[in-house]
Amino acid sequence: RSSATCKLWQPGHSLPWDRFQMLTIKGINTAVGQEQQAGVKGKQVLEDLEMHLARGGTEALFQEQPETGNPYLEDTLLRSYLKTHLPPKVLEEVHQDLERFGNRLLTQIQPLSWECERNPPVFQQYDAWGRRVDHIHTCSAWRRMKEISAEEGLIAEAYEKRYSNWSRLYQAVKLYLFSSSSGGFSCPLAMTDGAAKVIESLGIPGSLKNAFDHLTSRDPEKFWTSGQWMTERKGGSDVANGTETVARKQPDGTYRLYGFKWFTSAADSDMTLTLARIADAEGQCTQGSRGLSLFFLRVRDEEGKLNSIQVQRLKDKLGTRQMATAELWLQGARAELISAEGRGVATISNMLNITRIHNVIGAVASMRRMISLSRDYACKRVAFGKLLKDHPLHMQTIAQMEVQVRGAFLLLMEIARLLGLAETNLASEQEQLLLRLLIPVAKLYTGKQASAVAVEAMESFGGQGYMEDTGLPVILRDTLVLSIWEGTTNILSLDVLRSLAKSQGQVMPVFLSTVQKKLELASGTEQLAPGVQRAREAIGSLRGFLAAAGSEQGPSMELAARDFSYSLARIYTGRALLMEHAARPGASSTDVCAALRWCNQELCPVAVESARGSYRGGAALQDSALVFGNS
Ligand code: UCC
Repeated sequence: RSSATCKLWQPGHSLPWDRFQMLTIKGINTAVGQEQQAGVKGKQVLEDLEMHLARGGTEALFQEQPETGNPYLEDTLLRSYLKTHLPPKVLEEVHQDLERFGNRLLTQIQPLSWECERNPPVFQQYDAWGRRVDHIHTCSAWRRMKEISAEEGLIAEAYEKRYSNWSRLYQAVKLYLFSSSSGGFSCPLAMTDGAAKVIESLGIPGSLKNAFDHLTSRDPEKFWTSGQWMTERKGGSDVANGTETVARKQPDGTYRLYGFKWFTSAADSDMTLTLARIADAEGQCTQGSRGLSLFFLRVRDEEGKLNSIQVQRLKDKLGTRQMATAELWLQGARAELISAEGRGVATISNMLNITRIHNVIGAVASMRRMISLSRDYACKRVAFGKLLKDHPLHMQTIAQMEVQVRGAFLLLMEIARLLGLAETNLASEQEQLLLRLLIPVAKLYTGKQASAVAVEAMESFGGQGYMEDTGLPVILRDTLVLSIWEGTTNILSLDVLRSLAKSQGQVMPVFLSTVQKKLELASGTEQLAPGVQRAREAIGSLRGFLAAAGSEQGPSMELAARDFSYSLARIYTGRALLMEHAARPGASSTDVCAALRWCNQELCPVAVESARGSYRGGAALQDSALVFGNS
């Protein structure tokens, strides 16, 4: 353990603990009151106890709070992954930087994160003299996060490609370490990365070169963040039919946008990408997906004046409160068309895929943080006469979460690895197909995992986990959004089907053969034999399901989409990744144990449910009857 440690609440912010302590003593006094009737002797003992507590009250905390150390040094799986996969020269440089960054997270960034939580953005609609200003005030810690993001190259790293195909993975690792300490700043970074990716995929046209340079800058003075304004009142998921914003062409070739954006995350961003329908000379627009085009716009001008945009209000959210999510009226905002006309969704999907990877990063980071805190608490908290860590049932619960986060972490690394290959033209066609498939699979699966783990881990602190001033509820709230934004679980499940259709059936053979190849490695390791066997059975079941789905009377793929996606996630993670990691030279017994435990869960739920008839037409009618209570 490094000497520096990270407390949930930082020194200097003693208020919550003072309050907690007073409540505790008060609680004991109540008990004293009841016991006084028990007799004089008992009364004497309790008075002594009370005196003792009163004396010691301001010196000792009643419970020790959980702490974590340097998140990089403490993360043995991360370090063993990097050691296994990175070329030695890259590893050497990256290791030094990550160790330094881990210390910076502890000493400097984590305290800022709490500042962001305590000082959420404030919306000022009018100035003192009644002028409409629509100013979103952010705290200094939030603005400092932006500077730190630039200094650390959290976006730049992926675009400079200093380490060729490993740059993306290295960036993902830094973002993973940053995420839980970012005070919500991971969100604008996700969109910034996505915007840079869109511009890069368009070949960095001259008109967007300046924006690209700002987005990928390491200079805090120059660094920009981007928004991603996709959601309108009628369409959070159904963007194609729900987008009402209209774009009118101007004589100079630019456009003016008119419409209402219902959710705009991090509305303090410098620029944004957004969708709109181009109106023809008669003011008519093409409806549906083919009517949508993609636009770039600056949110404010050099003086900070909004670009013909009005802020209606800030959203009152369950979590991610550190960040300004706004409703915005576009009232002729000047914008530049950056996609081909009618290719807006296809063009912004480059952004979606990046932000969905960031979502995976956030999910894995959240799980890791919760488990690290639970683990530390288990070493400090005594219950029933011994530390929590000495209660086997408690440790079983944490171990189950650990297996989940390990699998999710390896899935994240796999995606970052494949993306790095694709971005340096080193990915085969098969690897590109696999990447397209795995992004929605990982997003939907890890979003659900993280929510479940956050709830379970919270319980491991007992009632303390439920206390606002421990900071744990913040983590829970911020985690719950991960299965909602960037596409809900069902929408992502349908995207998995989209990727199958787009590949014209090629991606499943690629998936299966990749898993098969990785498994061959594991077959040589004797301890992994039971897991290999279970994984083989799961693959057989998946093949069986795919064959049935291809037949005329087969199951409905739409009904099966979620279970199908879960099956892909579990099989790929367990069979391909955990097994592969456990079969590498130098693998630990913990690696083997994690792989075997992962494979103990149902790896192919879609086959099980299909056998039960859950995806037949009649099942949909039954579902409906159950929901609406029809007899
Ligand atoms: O903005 C938001 C919050 C921001 C916060 C970010 C924080 C992130 C992480 C932080 C970490 C801590 S939330 C807004 C999110 N909104 C969504 O995710 C939208 C959800 N809905 C969908 O994804 C839908 O499936 C749509 C919008 C993509 C469906 O649109 P369409 O137009 O009905 O779909 P089509 O017709 O199937 O696809 C149009 C084209 C096709 O290409 P072509 O025409 O060449 O065949 C598709 O293949 O787009 C292509 N396409 C894709 N390509 C669609 N999706 C993808 C994809 N994912 N990858 C590649």
